[in-house]
Amino acid sequence: AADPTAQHFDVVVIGAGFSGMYALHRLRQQGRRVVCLEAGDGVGGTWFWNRYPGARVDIESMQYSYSFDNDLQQEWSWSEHFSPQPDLETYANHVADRFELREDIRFETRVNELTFDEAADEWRVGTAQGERFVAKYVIAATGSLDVSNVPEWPGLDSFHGEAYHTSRWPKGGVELAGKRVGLIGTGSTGIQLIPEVAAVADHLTVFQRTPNFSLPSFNRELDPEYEREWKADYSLRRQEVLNTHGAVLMSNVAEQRSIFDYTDDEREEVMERAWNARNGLEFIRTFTDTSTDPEANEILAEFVRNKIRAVVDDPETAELLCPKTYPIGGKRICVDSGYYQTFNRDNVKLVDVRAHPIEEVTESGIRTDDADYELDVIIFATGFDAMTGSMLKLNATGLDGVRLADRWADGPKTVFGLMTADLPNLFMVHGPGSPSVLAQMITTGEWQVDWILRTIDYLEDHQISRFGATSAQEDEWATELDTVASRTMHSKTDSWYTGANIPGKPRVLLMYVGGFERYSNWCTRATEQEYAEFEKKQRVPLA
Ligand code: NA7
Repeated sequence: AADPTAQHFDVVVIGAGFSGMYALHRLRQQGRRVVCLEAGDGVGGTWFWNRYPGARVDIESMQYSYSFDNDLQQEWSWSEHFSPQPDLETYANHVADRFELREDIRFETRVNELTFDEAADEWRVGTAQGERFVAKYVIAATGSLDVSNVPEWPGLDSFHGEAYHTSRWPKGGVELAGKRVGLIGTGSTGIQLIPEVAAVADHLTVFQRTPNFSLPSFNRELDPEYEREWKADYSLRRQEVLNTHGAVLMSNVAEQRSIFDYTDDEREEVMERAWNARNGLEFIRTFTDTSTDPEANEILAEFVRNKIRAVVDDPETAELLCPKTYPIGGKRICVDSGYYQTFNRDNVKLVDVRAHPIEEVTESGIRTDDADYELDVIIFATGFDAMTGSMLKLNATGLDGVRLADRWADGPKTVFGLMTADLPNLFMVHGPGSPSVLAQMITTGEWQVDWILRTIDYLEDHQISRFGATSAQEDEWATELDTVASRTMHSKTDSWYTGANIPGKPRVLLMYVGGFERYSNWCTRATEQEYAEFEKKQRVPLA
């Protein structure tokens, strides 16, 4: 039945992160009635929530930014080569103000119910605050890393000190001076935060289960000459970006050759040069075969381990910090500023919770199976229910009352990570099955939003009231996902890429690893074929 209190729109956008803001902006330009619902009280999404000290993007600032408005990209100036969280949040706020987005964003509004009304071909959207919205289309720009993971250790609530997950870091910061701090997790987040905590806390205990490969970021002030170069050529470079694997332009670290084309000495020299090229993540792409051939991979991995051993004074700690159980690049490579050096400080201790698991949180700290650690503050850098978590939290119900949670019980099924069967007229940005975090997310987010908006234009032009993906398409996309995954090491390594970090989560590689260029070709082909394989229902003309 019609809900008289519901507010009606053409499109509801969920999330005011970078993709959601862009979708809102474009839809308004097109004259569509649109509202953006955002759980937080500010814009920026990932860069709004992850405000822990040391949070920083590992794609260079000149690339990790919006491309849609030339005045914006020419006038904006970044201060650092790799932007820290405060700069990215400031930028998000600037964009919101500049394009007057705030008037159509409802803050502190968390969507907790999405139901497709088959009679009207519309979505009914409910929020935790009790508001109701109705719209023909929903764009879920809900983020790939939004739902925090805090393992369910016994005694969690009994701890008398302060406890924080890194993605819900308080706005005013946390006073760590003079405190005994325990930090669990050594992924990208932990690796960024650990040096910052060690510098102020009285004592820091790092609880590590699996070490990660981390490369030095060589972060620096943005070189004005480099900025000028980029700005002189911005439009062209932004185009070129889309024709690359990771939607980033690389400098010239890549050798384009096999690691076995070199003698031991030569390859050591090449790796050393790549390491010092100050390009963070690019190091991993030095040779053509290290991400596919285990033997080639091991040579690169051992080079990085030797870098760790050279920095860390205590040999036992150094060995604990060396990843040995999975290939380099199988999981997300981390990028750091002084991470390994931190373990030479007197006030830092590394604890191996693989050997001695955490058993419980007590009133006064953390208990492992062999020791008690007295703590004033516990920091959970324990990651996210990635890729699917934020979609599932929407409690979506589609055709025939089918629940998304049931459809995805054995893993997400999507077409291009943009749509999922039985949930017509609902689009995802950076959804599972898209390249997501494996490509530069702002530019590829813009690209996906453009695809969605072009699709909506088509549907409106053709009087289509209901538009959806089919199971057959999902199967076809699953085959493509498998084809490209089988060539990489991601699917064979336990990480949040495969859901392995969340107990009980189905194990599937959650993102498309075939590269952005190949990905976008698939999506573009669907558009060119006028969405031939999608299900379309024509609006019934009024008599
Ligand atoms: P990650 O990369 O998922 O890292 C989480 C860390 O927390 C990782 O070291 C985990 O160890 C550790 N963890 C998780 N659960 C436990 C339990 N139960 N016991 C001990 N240790 C645990 O999340 P991040 O926030 O660092 O990074 C997420 C992404 O954000 C990153 O990849 C970038 O794309 C940006 P494990 O490895 O599972 O043994």
